[in-house]
Amino acid sequence: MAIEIPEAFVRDPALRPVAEKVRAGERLTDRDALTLFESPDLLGIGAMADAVNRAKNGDVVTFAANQHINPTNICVLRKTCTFCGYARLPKEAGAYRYTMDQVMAEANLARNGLTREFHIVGGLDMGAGLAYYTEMFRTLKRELPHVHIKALTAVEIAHIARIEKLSWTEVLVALREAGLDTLPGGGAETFSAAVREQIADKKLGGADFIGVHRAAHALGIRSNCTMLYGHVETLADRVEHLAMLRQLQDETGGFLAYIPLAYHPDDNELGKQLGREGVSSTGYDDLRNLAVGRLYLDNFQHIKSHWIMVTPFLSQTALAFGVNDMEGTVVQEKIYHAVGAQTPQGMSLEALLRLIRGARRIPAERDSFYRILRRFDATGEEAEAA
Ligand code: V47
Ligand code: SF4
Repeated sequence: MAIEIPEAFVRDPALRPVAEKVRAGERLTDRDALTLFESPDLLGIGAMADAVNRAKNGDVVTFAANQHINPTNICVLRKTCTFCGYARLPKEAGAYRYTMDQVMAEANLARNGLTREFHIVGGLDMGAGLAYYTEMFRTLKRELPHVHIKALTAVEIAHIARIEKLSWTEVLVALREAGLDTLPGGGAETFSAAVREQIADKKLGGADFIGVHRAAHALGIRSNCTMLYGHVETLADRVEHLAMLRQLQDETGGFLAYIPLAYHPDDNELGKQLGREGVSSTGYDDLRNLAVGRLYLDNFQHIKSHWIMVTPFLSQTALAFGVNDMEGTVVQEKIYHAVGAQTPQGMSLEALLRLIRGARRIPAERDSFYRILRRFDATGEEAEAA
């Protein structure tokens, strides 16, 4: 696959050898990824990432009509994940755990709407074990069988396994029987042990996070992956993290998409410690993380931008920096809105289409496995996928 990148687009001499490899379709090394993170030539990096993305995905930009449900914010790691503003201790003000009726009341918003996917994540709640989730998924599948269930991060799977004294695989099998379809990519944070010690001490380590996803992939359960950036990690930590993701993808091919997540510093302990309240990630770094993900993760088809964290306008701009997928029409979002996200709670279909068309791309609704369901051509016409 020849990748066209005009010489003039890459102005930083340090990037030229990397650009040569990209043109030749050669795999980038960890050193190349570091060079990309270090270079000031954002437009050069973006041009490379855009060329690679167009070769892989053409002009189509996908989104899914999904709805977030966060069933519990009670979490045993409340005091040690210092970046999290969402979790509560069981007796703390604001703590909640939904009953099945409350889950259904939220899920029912999907009944007559467009929603085709529930994205379900929450805290590590001692009161929410395997039976809580199997009942939830069975009920959801019974009532709304057309909706895909993307639920529970690797960290939650490991938590359920620990409290139930089961293996990760046993938990995954039981959840799949109850209706689980895929795993979301959260909980990864940054894998480096030094970073975890500072921001997520006691959380499932990087190797085990990869281990849970490996176990899921072995069962045929596909998953996403993420990286939380813009806190205390070094550029080398980012590369180490991406290297672990790329390696598992080489092994299993089970990842659907990579989603870099921008750290939000408001209303969490880490933000106070760093004196960063009100000072979020920068647009430059947001675009760079997406573009480097596209270039280094050569075995990933999809790079997703999460507009809730980086704003809809930046997500739109990211479509020229290697991104081919946008977080969809999220109906309600609690996790980032607990830590200062100023973005809207949800986005209408019209607003999403306008953003994607404004970037001169073709919007297409996809299912949770990235199969195109309908394309929205330039004239505004919808076309069902063949
Ligand atoms: O793992 C928590 C992050 C993640 C903060 O798989 C924070 O399709 C920023 O992973 N600032 C959960 N981020 C959400 C997630 C996700 C989102 C969208 C799509 C998918 C997918 C997955 O939220 C956590 C953590 O990294 N988070 N606190 C914060 N202060
Ligand atoms: Fe709990 Fe997840 Fe928040 Fe950590 S990030 S405190 S595991 S909800």
